[in-house]
Amino acid sequence: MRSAIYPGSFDPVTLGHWDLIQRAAKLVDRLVVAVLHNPAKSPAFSVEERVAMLKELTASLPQVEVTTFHGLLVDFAKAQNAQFIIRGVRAFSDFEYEFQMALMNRKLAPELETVFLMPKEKYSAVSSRFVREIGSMGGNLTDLVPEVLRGRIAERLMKP
Ligand code: COD
Repeated sequence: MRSAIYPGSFDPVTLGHWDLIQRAAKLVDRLVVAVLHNPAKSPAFSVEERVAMLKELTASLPQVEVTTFHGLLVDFAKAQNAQFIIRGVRAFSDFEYEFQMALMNRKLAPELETVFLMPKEKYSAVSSRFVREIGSMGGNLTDLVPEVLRGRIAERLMKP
C-alpha cells in the first residue's frame, strides 16, 4: 500500500492546501493529512479546529485521514508506515526552505521520499498567513479558502 503524509500547520487550511490534498490523494492509496501540534506556538486556530475543518473538507475522499502529530515528522511518518512526504511549492521563495527540509528529513530517514507538488497557478500566491491577515481585517476570503469553510474562518478571524 502506498501511503503518504501531508504535514503542515494548516492555520487555517487554504485553497492551496486543498488543491494539493486532491492531487496527492490521486497518487497514493492512503493520504494522512497531519496537523503539527506545537504547544510552544500560538496559532490563530486551535489544533482541534484545524483538524475539524480538514476532516469536513476531505469527507468525500475515503483515502484521506486527518490527524495531529508532534515531535519529528520522520518519526511520525515511520510510525504511520508511510513511504512519502508530500510538500507544496508555490514559488521560488518556498524552494530554499522546502529543499533544506527535504534534505534534512532524508538525512534522518533515507527511506522516506519527499514529493513536491505544484498547485493550480491561481493558488500560487495563497498562504495561511495572508488569509489570517486579510480575514482579521474583514477582507474578502473568496478564492483563498474553501467555500464550505469560508464563513467559519472569516468569523473566527474577526473574533479571535
Ligand atoms: N500552494 C501550494 N502549496 C502550498 C500552498 C499553496 N498555496 N500553501 C501551502 N502550501 C504547502 C507549503 O509549501 C507546505 O509544503 C505545505 O503546504 C504545508 O504548509 P503550511 O504552511 O500549512 O505548513 P508548514 O510549512 O508550516 O509545516 C511545517 C511542518 C509542520 C511540516 C514542519 O515544521 C515539521 O515537519 N515540523 C515537525 C518537526 C520536524 O520534524 N522538524 C524537522 C524538519 S527538517
